Amino acid sequence: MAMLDFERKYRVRGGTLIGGDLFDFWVGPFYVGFFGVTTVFFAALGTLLIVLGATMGPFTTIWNINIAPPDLSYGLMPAPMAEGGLWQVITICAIGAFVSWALREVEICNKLGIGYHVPIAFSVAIFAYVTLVVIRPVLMGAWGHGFPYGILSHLDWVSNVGYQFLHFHYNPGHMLGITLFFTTCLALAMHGGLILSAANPSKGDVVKLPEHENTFFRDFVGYSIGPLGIHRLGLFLALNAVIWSCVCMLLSGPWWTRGWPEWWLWWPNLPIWS
Ligand code: 07D
Ligand code: 07D
Repeated sequence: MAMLDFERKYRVRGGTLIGGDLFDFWVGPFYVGFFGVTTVFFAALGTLLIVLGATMGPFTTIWNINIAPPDLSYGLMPAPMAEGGLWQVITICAIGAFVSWALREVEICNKLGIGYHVPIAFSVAIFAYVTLVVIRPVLMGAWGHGFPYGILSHLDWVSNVGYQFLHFHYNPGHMLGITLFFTTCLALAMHGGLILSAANPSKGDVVKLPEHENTFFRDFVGYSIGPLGIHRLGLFLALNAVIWSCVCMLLSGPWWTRGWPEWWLWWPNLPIWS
């Protein structure tokens, strides 16, 4: 079925989580929905506040915009606007926009009658953000532990927090996260390459079928995970990469406060070596 015919067929009322038929319509190719409206509201307000924050400081270029969280002395209290309150409101807007975006995805899945895999995947990214700006700061007792909103300043935060633990590469959760990110890239490169090699032949050549794809991997490594399996594996790798990154940050500070190389002393101290 041509895409436009399909869109006409599926663009029917229903599947909304809230508000009934109120915003159940499309604007051009975009589904609106209640959560489309809340996304636009939070994203617009958040962006406006970032612009306001940028004009409050010595603005030079977009790279230098920096909206910092409150000083650690404010603990978990609300801070005055110019001293981190802006960061707190922008954080609320960001969470509002991200969660609205995920719920809009859920409504579209409902309309199409498909699974919730995409909103679940996006929720894991939201969980990572919430880990860094809500869960970890709450566990450590101050909003000041969140990262600042700025293209370069958030990189400074990553570097500073890393060196607070002497050598962040020794964090075992970070190791797992990195390994999973690398493996995700490997899997996507091999999957993308394999599909193109079979389904996009040079001019005059015939398109090959999944049998060819499976046979390539059976010949190569003795096993093919199959067309469904590779997507399950991809989702599993990508979600785990982020989940283990969250674990690595929830360990750093709320639980382990010394240098990460020191944590590994349990290894040479194992009784088996004596
Ligand atoms: C390609 C999908 C499109 C998304 C894009 C991002 C904005 C921000 C903000 C004007 C893959 C759009 C950016 C809307 C504008 C203002 C104030 C996704 C794709 C193109 N980072 N980070 C970047 C964010 C964190 C780190 C780039 C966001 C953590 C490092 C971009 C968040 C840590 C490096 C950016 C976030 C961290 C970057 C490219 C939120 C650990 C880089 C991002 C909400 C995770 C790279 C100058 C990209 C860079 C980079 C955005 C969080 C580390 C500006 C929105 C605190 C080490 N980050 N980041 O392509 O070049 O993502 O930085 O959590 O080297 Mg970051
Ligand atoms: C938080 C982003 C969420 C995004 C959302 C969506 C929009 C819309 C709109 C485009 C989590 C936003 C959407 C704004 C855009 C339009 C229209 C993703 C988030 C909700 N590290 N490290 C990681 C590596 C070092 C440090 C993770 C590598 C050093 C700290 C990953 C190296 C030190 C933190 C990772 C390396 C250090 C991390 C990030 C190499 C510094 C974190 C991925 C090769 C001296 C962060 C949960 C992630 C983390 C993190 C990789 C080096 C410190 C595993 C490969 C040694 C402090 N590092 N790192 O989690 O775990 O994304 O966050 O050297 O906080 Mg690291």
